Amino acid sequence: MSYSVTGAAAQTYQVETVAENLEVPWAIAFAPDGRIFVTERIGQLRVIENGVLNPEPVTILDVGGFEGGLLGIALDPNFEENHYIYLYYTYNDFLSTFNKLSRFTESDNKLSDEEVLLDKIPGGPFHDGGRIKFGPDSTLYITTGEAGNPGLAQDLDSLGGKILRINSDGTIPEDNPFANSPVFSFGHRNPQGLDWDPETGKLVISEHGPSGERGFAHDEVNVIESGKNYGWPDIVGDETKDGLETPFLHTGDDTWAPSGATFYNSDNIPEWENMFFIATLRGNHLRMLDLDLENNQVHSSEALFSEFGRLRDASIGLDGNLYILTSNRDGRGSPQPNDDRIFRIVPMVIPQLAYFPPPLKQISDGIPPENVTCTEGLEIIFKKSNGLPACVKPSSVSKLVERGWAS
Ligand SMILES: [Ca+2]
Repeated sequence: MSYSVTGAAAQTYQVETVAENLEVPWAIAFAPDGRIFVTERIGQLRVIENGVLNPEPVTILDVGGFEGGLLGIALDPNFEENHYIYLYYTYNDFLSTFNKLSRFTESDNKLSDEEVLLDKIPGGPFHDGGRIKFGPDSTLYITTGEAGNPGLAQDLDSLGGKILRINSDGTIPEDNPFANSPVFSFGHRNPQGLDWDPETGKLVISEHGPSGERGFAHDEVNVIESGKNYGWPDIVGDETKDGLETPFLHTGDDTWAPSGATFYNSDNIPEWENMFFIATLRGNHLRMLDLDLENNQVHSSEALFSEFGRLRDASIGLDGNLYILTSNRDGRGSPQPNDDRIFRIVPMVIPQLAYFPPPLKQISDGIPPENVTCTEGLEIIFKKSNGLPACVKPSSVSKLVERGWAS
């Protein structure tokens, strides 16, 4: 056997196509029974069953807003029992545009019994937010945009420009920071990605930076704490002001246009464990960040998958694999044949040893596994079942040991 080890990442995964010919897919959700639900911004909910995209939409909603439409989706934590699906969508009401969050009941790939949990969320042609996700605490978090009206982000009586938090039945959790309000944090412009760090449990979001009204670029990653003010439109980039949070990370003069985001809460590709991935639109890539939330540091920042055009969402499936959604038919991209598409990034299967280039090279040089050494900063562990070595970050060791590895 021979291996060309040019870089760790290039050798460790392969890309599979999950679905194609979609119309601006926006968000994806995974059912315990293996079905995959995906929203299309034009108002359709689609389902992939047994690996096949069902041509019949699960539902078609009457949506409005230019860059709004059918946006976020979440399945109830008890989906197996109640079949609740939550959708966030933009709609027109006479001359106004709003967003709402509704809960539907799914049966045989159809939705019924719409129950509106949040309504009249400020909407517009742009900045409609729209990502929804259940947190580790089983409450539902919702990102909303300021709908082109920056002042709303600072108005605690408005649902625009916020991270909202509600119970799954639409009631307000007792420990929300503002009495009788779904507002969890404020001062946001147009956040569209959120997830929880598997190591610290902290909520991390991605957020579009300004496009003229307060300069340009300066997209943000923020670590969200209950009740805090993240500054829009009063501060941008490194600016500071009493009582306002400067971002954990901003992109300076670069524009990523960050949308969906996820932590790699999986060991399918060991060197990606706990990395924070952000789908970028204008950036045309998947951003991989190694965040150290405890020490307030970014250890690395890398652009992956720049060959697929605009990316709208990144999410980890129940199979532990990373899924990414293209957004080339949204009016701002250059569609490739069969766009838009959903890709699944899976570990390279053949040869299996290629997951772990540094020790592998040594094995192929005739050094026995017990004598391999890792590059600086990595620690060697062995898979108990077959004794194969892997070089991993020290922070991942204890988790991998729980999953059948030995240090
Ligand atoms: Ca901010």
